[in-house]
Amino acid sequence: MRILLIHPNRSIGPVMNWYGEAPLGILYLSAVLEKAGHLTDLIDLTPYLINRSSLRSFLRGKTIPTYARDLLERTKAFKPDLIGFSVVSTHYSLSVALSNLIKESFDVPIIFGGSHPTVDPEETISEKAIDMICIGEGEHALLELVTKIDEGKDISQVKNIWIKEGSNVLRNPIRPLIQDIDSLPYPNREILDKRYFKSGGTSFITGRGCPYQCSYCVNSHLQKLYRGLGKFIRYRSIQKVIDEINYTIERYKIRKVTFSDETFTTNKKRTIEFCNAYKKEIGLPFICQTRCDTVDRELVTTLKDAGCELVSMGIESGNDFLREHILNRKMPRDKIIKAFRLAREAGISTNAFNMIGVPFETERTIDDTININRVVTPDGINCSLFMPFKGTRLGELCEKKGWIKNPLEELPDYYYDTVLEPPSISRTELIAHRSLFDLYVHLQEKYHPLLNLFKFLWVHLPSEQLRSIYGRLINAGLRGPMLKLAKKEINP
Ligand code: B12
Ligand code: SF4
Repeated sequence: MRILLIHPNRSIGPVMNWYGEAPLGILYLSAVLEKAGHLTDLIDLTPYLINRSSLRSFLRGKTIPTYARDLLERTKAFKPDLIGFSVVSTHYSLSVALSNLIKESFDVPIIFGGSHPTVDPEETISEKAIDMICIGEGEHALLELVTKIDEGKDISQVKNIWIKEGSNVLRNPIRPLIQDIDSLPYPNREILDKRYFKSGGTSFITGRGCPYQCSYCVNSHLQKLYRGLGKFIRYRSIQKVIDEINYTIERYKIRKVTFSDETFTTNKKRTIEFCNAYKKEIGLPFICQTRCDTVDRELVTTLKDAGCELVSMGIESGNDFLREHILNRKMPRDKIIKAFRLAREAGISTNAFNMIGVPFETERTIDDTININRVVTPDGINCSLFMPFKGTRLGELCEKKGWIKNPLEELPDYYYDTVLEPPSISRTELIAHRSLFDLYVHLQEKYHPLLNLFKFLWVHLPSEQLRSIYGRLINAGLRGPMLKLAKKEINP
């Protein structure tokens, strides 16, 4: 069979260039299908860098943008028997709009898989253009579905798959998690846009699942979904990962590696064994992400020794109450500070993930987050606006309280805007805070009154349009010189 996979991405163009981080879920699906003799192709919208206004006009039916026209052209040329969209919540509306467009011209079944259908299956399957959805892990489910379609067999009982049958929906149960993830073939990077390799690197996963239960993350939903269906945390054998990296070096000439595991160092013993093997057999520089509370001196020294250049760690909120009780990240402040210090002392650059706009956030709690970043002084600062995803405890709270006010489909992504209007702080204040966040962290306190003035003006401008122009001016004109000034102050 011919299966066309679609990555309707609209938010991470620059990330693609920096890290070469690939949509591995799709590549695993492709590998499994091709191994069984099917043909796959990928349409990846990442290179189009879809902007907000083009998206808005497409969603309102006013225009058919280039990426949608190209998608129709490529669908026509590939002649798929099945189309699969891989969908995260922020790209759901775009995916639905594209599916509607496809259905106007082609009589081909469409299946949605990925995080969004997994956390919100009922809404997804209710869309007219969507014939099937896949909940959770997709390799075995999609292969079984495709094989059965191919052989003309009954597809009504494929586990993980929900199927429309007239006005009825067949809701099949979930199959156990794949326990031996070594049994999966390497992700099929052949279908990736060649631009993914421009950065000189690509991404790998050494295990699946995360043991923590942060209240804003899809993981806690997955843990519940899979209760009783096998071990949730699964690791690949070290040798298998090393073999895959070696194969990828040979095939794509990569010179650096990104590990996309959610928490790369959860299991210290295994991480150390892995790093030792990696150093001996690969030796390329790599980056990874993890939790501060898994880090100690021995671990960071081993990471550095193996070639780790950058580790990203979540601070998320600098306010102890928000972090520990609202975000459910039971991690004392001193552990966070220590983890960043240890990484720096080991010679590894650090990147901090922060999130503002969580329920009960106020100006004061944002100050706490700025302040902890000023203490930690990470090399890179990443600040996003909290997004209340379905299936998460915080998402449910926001929905129940009626705080979700703005349409999700019009968000560029969760860096620049939020769907929330919590009573404790306004959306405009959050957007202004996010934009000025790194300046507050990097600039000396004597400049903070100036930043306060920028923020005050931002919040008090009379219209959304003026605020948006002002925001762009600050980002384009001011950020560069201010950051230069900050560097000069630190390094005169
Ligand atoms: C690595 C990663 C990234 C990487 C790579 C992204 C990618 N597309 O793979 C980067 C950094 C680029 C990234 C970016 C973003 N990410 Co991200 N990311 C992850 C992370 C940590 C791991 C993903 C992964 O590779 N898992 C392993 C593979 C094997 O699993 P998988 O991708 O889920 O795919 C399996 C199934 O979902 C299913 N499946 C997937 N697609 C399809 C399609 C079909 C047809 C079928 C049948 C099945 C199927 O089968 C696959 C194989 O088993 C997850 C956390 C998590 N727990 O998933 C977050 C996560 C997916 N990301 C998330 C978000 C929000 C984003 C961004 C929107 C962030 C932003 N503001 O830019 C972007 C969107 C990018 C995009 N369009 O995918 C959220 C999604 C939440 C939600 N409710 O939708 C997650 C769940 C984290 C969270 N906050 O909870 N991300
Ligand atoms: S540690 Fe990261 S991946 Fe794990 S539950 Fe928390 S936010 Fe999700």
